[in-house]
Amino acid sequence: MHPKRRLSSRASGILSALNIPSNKELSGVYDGQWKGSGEAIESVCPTTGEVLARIRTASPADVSETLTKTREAYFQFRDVPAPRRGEILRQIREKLANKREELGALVTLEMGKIRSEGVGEVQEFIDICDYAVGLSRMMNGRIVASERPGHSILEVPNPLGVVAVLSAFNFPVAVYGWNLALSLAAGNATIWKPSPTTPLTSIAVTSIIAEVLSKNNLPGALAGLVTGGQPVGEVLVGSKEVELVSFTGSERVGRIVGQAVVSRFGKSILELGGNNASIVMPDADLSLAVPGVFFGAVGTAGQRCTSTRRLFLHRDIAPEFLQRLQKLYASLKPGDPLDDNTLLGPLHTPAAVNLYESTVEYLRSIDADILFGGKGYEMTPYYGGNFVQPTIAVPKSVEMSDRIWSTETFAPILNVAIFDELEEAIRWNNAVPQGLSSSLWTRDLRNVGKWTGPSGSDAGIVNVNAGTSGAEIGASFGGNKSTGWGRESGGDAWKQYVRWSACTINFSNEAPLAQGVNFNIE
Ligand code: UN1
Repeated sequence: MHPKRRLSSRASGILSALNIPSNKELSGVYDGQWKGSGEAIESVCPTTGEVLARIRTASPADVSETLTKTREAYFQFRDVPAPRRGEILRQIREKLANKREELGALVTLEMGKIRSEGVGEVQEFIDICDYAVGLSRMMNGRIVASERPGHSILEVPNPLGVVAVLSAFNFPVAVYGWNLALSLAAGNATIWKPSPTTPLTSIAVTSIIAEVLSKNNLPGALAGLVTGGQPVGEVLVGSKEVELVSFTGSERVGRIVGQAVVSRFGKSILELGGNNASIVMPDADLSLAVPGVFFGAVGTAGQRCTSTRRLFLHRDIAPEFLQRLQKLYASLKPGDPLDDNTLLGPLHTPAAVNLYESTVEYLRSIDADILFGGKGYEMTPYYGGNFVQPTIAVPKSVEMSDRIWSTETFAPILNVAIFDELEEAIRWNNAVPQGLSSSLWTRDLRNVGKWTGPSGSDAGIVNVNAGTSGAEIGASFGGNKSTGWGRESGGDAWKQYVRWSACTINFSNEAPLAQGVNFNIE
């Protein structure tokens, strides 16, 4: 047992509002029952360094057991009519909405993002539940005209099976929400492996869903939870009992996950690195563009997949833009992300601080101009917090294959380059391996056409006068190229969570073959 410790009142209030006990080890596995026999991990607050809780994670045997329960739950749930499944989602939505502030605060406590973003992320889960409730009456197939008389061809969506969701630390609620909502509407069972550094949030979310399932006499394993690290992920990714793996994380791990899933002919949705650019034209409204880029680069302390990492400024407006942007950066004060006035919280882990520091060091080694930041803060609100200064740098080279431009650093570092023609900036936008999000700031319709057309941005998200981050749930979310081509959330994303069948039905008294083929014995 670990020694008794007293939790700060800052943390204990948030945990108790969600009925999370702070005086004992928590079970990090749920399959209808709370359990866990794997390693113990600690949830550490990024703001203060305090240990928030100790959690017993899943052993490989726990994962297998949970998978068995999850499959049984799927067998039961697939026969529940879709609108009835929507009703379950409506109830989950209600429960989440009732706990919106409390859950948002927990995200802030455990992940470190500021409170309005923590709450916003819970809102994103609520929104996708609304969407999936509607979807539960609209997951339509099609009737295709047959070339044969007295025949109909139907394209039919049916439930798929078990969906494993492997989510990242930076959106510990919303990304699971996108997947769970579509997966349940489609009639599947879900098993969730959250990031090992945000176990408390996953336990709180799972408890809320479990209550709804139990009230409706449905098995808890419909929304199973297996906390833990790589060994847990490996079992899920390798298991034939998992039809679809939805993975959010780095390109490095995504490559391993994608290959493992395809080698057993499973389905995957990959949401990997972003290396997103904003382009600012001389005709842009700078009163929108400057704060837009500021939020894109500094919001969530630069820890969104969609964060703005590259900024391409037209030569005519570059000096003014940078001056105004630096003014905003200078006004930032690091603070407790729970405090409503704070815009800049800590990075999630000390490892992220190291990554930030080594990238800044590299920028110095290549003689980049560091216009702002480049170090930690001398005065931070808490001694144990992972605070760093958001950084603006102008590398000498604009060769996009150079490491500084072509790799995603998950920290608030914005690299700037100056261009003369939009075509050049679009070429830079597209010249990196990743293709998640992109944004153009302009008032000229001709630029908009170029940007969104065949020779425009090759990213999955192509915005105009809106930053790279902060997408709504209604459109499908995801990126191209090394971002993995996955799509989640709205749009047609639901179509990946079902198995499609083409059903030819002959209701005539003849049995003609298609394409006029003759196969008669005469
Ligand atoms: C992520 O960073 O993994 O568009 C998801 C956004 C959010 C989701 C980001 N709605 O920034």
